[in-house]
Amino acid sequence: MKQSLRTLIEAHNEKARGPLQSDYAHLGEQLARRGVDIDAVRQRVAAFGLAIPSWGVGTGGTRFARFPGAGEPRHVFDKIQDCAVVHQLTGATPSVSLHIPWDKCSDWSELRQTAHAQGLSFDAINSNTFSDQPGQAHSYKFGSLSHTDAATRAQAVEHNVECIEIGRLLGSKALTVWVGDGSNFPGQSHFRRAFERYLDSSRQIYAELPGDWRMFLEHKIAEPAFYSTVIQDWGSSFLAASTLGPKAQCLVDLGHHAPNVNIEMIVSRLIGAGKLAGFHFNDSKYGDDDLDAGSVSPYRLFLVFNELVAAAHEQVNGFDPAYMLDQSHNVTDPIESLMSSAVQVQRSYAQALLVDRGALDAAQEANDALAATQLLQRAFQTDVDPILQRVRVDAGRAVDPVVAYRASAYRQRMAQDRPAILSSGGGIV
Ligand code: LRH
Ligand code: MN
Ligand code: MN
Repeated sequence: MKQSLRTLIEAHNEKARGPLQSDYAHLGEQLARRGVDIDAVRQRVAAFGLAIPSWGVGTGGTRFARFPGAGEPRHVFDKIQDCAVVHQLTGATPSVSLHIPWDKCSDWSELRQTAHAQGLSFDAINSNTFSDQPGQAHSYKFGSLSHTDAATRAQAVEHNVECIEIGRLLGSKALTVWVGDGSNFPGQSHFRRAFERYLDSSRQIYAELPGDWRMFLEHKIAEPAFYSTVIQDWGSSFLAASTLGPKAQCLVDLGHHAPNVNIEMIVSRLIGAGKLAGFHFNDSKYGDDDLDAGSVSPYRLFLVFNELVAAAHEQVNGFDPAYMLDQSHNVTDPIESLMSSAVQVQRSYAQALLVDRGALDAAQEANDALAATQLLQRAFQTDVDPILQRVRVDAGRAVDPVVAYRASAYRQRMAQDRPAILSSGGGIV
């Protein structure tokens, strides 16, 4: 950790130490009366970590406009530097999920060393066959892994194999595949054949996975294809993952479902089938909005974690989901959004750990619907901030990451150090 930031965090935490001690003790007493050991919860929260998407440290955008902020990362090394700041201040994000080719660089071993020196490792690596790159032989306009043209499919397979190679160099253990393949008009695509072609291409990628790797299949109901997508929902994802084999699992991005769908139940189904790969956490109001995790529907996030904690409690065989954020920050400083989202995910986890599992089992067995739901609400309505703050302070992280970050003036320094790049059109890219 950079000395200056460490010193700043220490001074920042010093002021909060007294009040935190009494808040933690008070919550500890309340939880003890409910039969919950606060220290046990704290230890489990301290052991929890999630990955930052490398693309999340830059300002996102919509198809209408993008409004970049000052000091944006210019390349993957800048992105790692920003991810390190998020982790230094929160202690909740020890890994980074890269996206290729967005994060391509000329020296992967230097990148790995740079990340390790900052306490960061590499989580799943993401392939990109949803946009064309300069000089690419075949266009993905009409699909990639499921394209009607064999040469285009082969190119998409090859890209995924290259991602595995890069991931190996970085220490990743999973490849996340999301394709934009689909159709915009009824009749445009032969659904069954397109799925078969997707499977055929995916089999070739699967065959290249190292023994200890997993392949995460990410489904999405729409966009960029707005009539149908090849891996539209968890059903198609599950079918594909089951066909491919045990290393293929289904990744749940919270923004990729039909409106009103019961995501926590999908999560539970995938856990039961041994097919839950992990998550892309974000929140949404209308579609794949990529809003900050828990900003709109914190109860839904809690209910997802309720399923995860239940699975861990019941020691479900092979249960080992990967936790990642996947957000687009349009109006905030991405570092601030990532920090508060990571804390929000931790909060949902901590709240889910408070659920009285024995009492919930009993209420379910007795068909006592009201008691069951109240047990969940009671956990969700508990202010677990003192636990989260203690976890951070114990690990030398900031009691309030956003306040400490603003005091550090990191963004202002980056605005000096990282001059905006002018695009050929004179705009800023
Ligand atoms: C697609 C998606 C997928 C991509 C990322 C940039 O909407 O969620 O995970 O890789 O966004
Ligand atoms: Mn995603
Ligand atoms: Mn998405």
